[in-house]
Amino acid sequence: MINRRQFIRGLICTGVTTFTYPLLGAAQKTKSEVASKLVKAVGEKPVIIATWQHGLPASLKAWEILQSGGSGLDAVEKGINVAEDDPEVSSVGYGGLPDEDGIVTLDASIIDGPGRHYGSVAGLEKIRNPISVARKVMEETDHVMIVGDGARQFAVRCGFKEENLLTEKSRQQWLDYKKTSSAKDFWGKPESHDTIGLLVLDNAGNLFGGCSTSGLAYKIHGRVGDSPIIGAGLYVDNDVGAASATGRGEEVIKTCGTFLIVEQMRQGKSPQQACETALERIQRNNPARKDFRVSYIALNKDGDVGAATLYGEFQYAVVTKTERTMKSAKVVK
Ligand code: SD4
Repeated sequence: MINRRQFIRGLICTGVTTFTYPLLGAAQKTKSEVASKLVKAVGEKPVIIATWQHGLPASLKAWEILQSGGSGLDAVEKGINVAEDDPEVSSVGYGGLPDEDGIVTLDASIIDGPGRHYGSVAGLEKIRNPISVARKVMEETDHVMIVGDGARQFAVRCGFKEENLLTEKSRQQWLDYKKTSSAKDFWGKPESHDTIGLLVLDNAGNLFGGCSTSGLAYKIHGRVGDSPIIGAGLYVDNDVGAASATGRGEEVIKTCGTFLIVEQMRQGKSPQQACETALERIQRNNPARKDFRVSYIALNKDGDVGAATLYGEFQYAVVTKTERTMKSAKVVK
């Protein structure tokens, strides 16, 4: 059943629109100004895109890293660290909403396109920067994924500091949820889960990506979403393109969402068409269900970007030489 808020969002967001992020202080642009910028952005490098409002400060940090000579991987990691460190971002890192037992568990993955290296962690507790731990998995082991307490122990061995990730604000929200939820609710019902996915095309035309989340709020302890699963929440193929996901991870996993997007781009689809195709696959799996949201971003080797969303609005950040903006993704009906 679609609720009132989702219904209103659906009415507001019926196509691709673009707006300037107010904190940047730039004047509002008209749609035609934005469209001409988009055309100019094609072929431009570097290009950084990221999910949600918190994707903009993260992308700006990534931009700064590239400008100061840092690598595409540094840009991904340090950009995502901005969202992980921000206690006001309640879906990522420190201050993320906990599982049903009140425990904050974090998932993340990272991909080095040119190196064809992959790393991820899932169900990580007490470490605020899972993307950095995922990078250590990628660079310092011959494994791809480490989970649960093993991931925490690995992080501690790598020198990461353990801390309590549950802020007072998140704890209060969890207590309120416990008061109002009933046995009839399915787990993780609130759609308050805004993963950061961040994709980089660097000056040399190489692709990198990362994804970090506290996952579905109030999930069953031990539940793992799409974000740390290579080909679900994140995929990069340096020959073709990159994609990342946010939203109901179960649906993304079932359709190998970001792998599907990259493969669609390999077949010649634009990033926009590829995102829409992947969402249509989810629709096909759920003909009678519209009570969740899934959103994708994608970037190809030419610097073209795409984004689409199913059953709810979605904004993403784009940072290039000529743009530093938030955009609203096309809603797939
Ligand atoms: C998950 N996909 O754990 C994540 C949650 C999320 O935007 O994306 N939130 O299912």
